[in-house]
Formats: sequence, C-alpha cells, structure tokens
Amino acid sequence: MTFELPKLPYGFSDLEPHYDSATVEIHYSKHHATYAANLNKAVEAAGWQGKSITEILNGLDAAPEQQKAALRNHGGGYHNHCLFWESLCPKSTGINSGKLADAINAKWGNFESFAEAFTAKALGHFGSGWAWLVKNKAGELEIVDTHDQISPVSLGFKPITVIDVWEHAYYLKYKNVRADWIKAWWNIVDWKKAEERYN
Ligand code: MN3
Repeated sequence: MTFELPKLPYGFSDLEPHYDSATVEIHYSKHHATYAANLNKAVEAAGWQGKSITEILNGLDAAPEQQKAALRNHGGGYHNHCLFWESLCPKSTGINSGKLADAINAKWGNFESFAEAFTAKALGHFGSGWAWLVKNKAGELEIVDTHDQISPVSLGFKPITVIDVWEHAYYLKYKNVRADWIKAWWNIVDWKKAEERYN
C-alpha cells in the first residue's frame, strides 16, 4: 500500500479568515506531502508494505531498528496531519448536544471550562507538537499533548479532535503568537467529525 495525501474536504481558501490560504496550501502540499513521501520510503525499507497506518503506529516496537525512528516520525506526521485536516471545516457549528457534548459536560462541567483547559494545553505545549482531545482506554475523554510527530494512536488513545501547534502551522499569519492561532482554530473545528469519531 502506498500512502497518499487525502483530498482536503474544502478548498485552500475556505478556512479564511481564521486559517489563511497560503498556510493551508503550504502546510498540506509541502509539509504533509513530505511526510507521506518519507513514510512510503520508510515502509518500503522496513518491508512493511500492506500494513495500515494504525497497524504501523501501534506496532512501532516491532519495527526493524533502523526504520523505527522514520516510521514513528513520518508515520505520525502523515497520520496526525490526516486527522488535523479532517478535524477542520469552514464554519464551526459548535457542539451543543449529543454523546460527545454530554461527555465533555460530564468531565469538565461545561463547554467553556473544557475550552479553557484545551487552550491551556495547546498554549503550554513546549516546542513543536500537538494538542488533542482523545478517548482513553477506559473510554474517558482526556486532553493530551504529543511532542513532534508522536501519534496518540501509538499511546493507546483514540483521537477525537486536534490542533497542530508546530510553528509551520501558524507562523505565516500569526507569527510567534500561538495564542491567536488557537483562538482562531475554535472557529473552524468540525464538531460533527469529532462526534463521529467519539461514537
Ligand atoms: Mn503540521
């Protein structure tokens, strides 16, 4: 199996003004594409053709020693970005009802408290990485961050939604001000997709 860039569910400019078209285009067609290309090289070198991306990310311990880092970095980079793009939409509907909304309210009291906690995690992440809303092995929601291209799948979590806080994800528009990118991200979160993943 060759891993390919997934088709974006919107055009490069459709997330404006919250996510600028130049960043979306470069982020997708350069950064994400490079992870896909390097993942394919690592898969071939490891003789791991035919495995799915989740099989790869769940099975890193068993990877050939020389390909382990490449599979972790490029496999994670490939899959994290697939999840990231799928988690966005031109106009966020918010989340008012449904099982995910209930679980968020049960864990954090209300959506605002959850949003505060999630923003704090994304803002506080040191260096390159990601902040995630995940379901843990016990089926409970958690907010976690991962460094570089570590995948939450490799850590036993089921991803629900995600923000990329590498500088390449926001520097063109938001420069060094990660807080502004996080604030903008809330306007383009696809909660229907998150709900689908949660269920
Ligand atoms: Mn990125």
